[in-house]
Amino acid sequence: MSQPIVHGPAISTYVRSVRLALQEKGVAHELKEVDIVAGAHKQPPHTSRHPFGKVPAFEHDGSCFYESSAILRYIDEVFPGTALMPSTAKERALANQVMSIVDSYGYTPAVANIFIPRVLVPMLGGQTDMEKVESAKAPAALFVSELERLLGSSQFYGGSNVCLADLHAFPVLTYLAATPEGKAILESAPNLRNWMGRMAKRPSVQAVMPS
Ligand SMILES: N[C@@H](CCC(=O)N[C@@H](CS)C(=O)NCC(=O)O)C(=O)O
Repeated sequence: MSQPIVHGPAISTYVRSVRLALQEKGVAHELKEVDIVAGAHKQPPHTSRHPFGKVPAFEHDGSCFYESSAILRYIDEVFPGTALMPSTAKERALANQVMSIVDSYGYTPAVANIFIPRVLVPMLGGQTDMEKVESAKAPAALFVSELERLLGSSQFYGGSNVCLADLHAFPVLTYLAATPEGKAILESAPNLRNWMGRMAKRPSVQAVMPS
């Protein structure tokens, strides 16, 4: 089997989820940086891999596809090593639910509307749109409270083992936690904060998301 290629910037949450899954499986891969600040993701050749102009895109064994949750499930099915989805249908439903929540209700408030304007924009010399940040606080808080409820007292979203849902949620929550608004929201999510501590110690996280 050929070595997979992940196209995208190392700082992207979705690129991180894909690379975390590869690390958890022990699969060596190549990261081909796409300069999203310069807009390279909206131009060829990247749009030939991802017509919607997003990252990541994933290449393996002559195929190229996109959508992180599809890539994550492919990695789990194709590569040997520890299974990254739980064994029962109910547990898998929970994991799939969490992955969908991240995509549908988490990423936009937590990353696009809080982290990016609050941290990335000022780093690049711009000014934070505080109205955008303020209006994202309630949906981000709902996202966090729901993930807190669904985790309950479990170690991971896969029960006692890490699963794809953990790897999909962690990069988004890490960025949210790096903002004052996110820190305040996470105050009322002790299970999630403990889970973040457990996740941060994993060798995969240390390899892909060095602090
Ligand atoms: N549904 C896509 C979302 C990918 C996505 O939103 N990626 C972000 C980076 S984390 C991106 O490409 N942002 C650049 C943009 O929207 O212009 C997936 O699951 O891969």
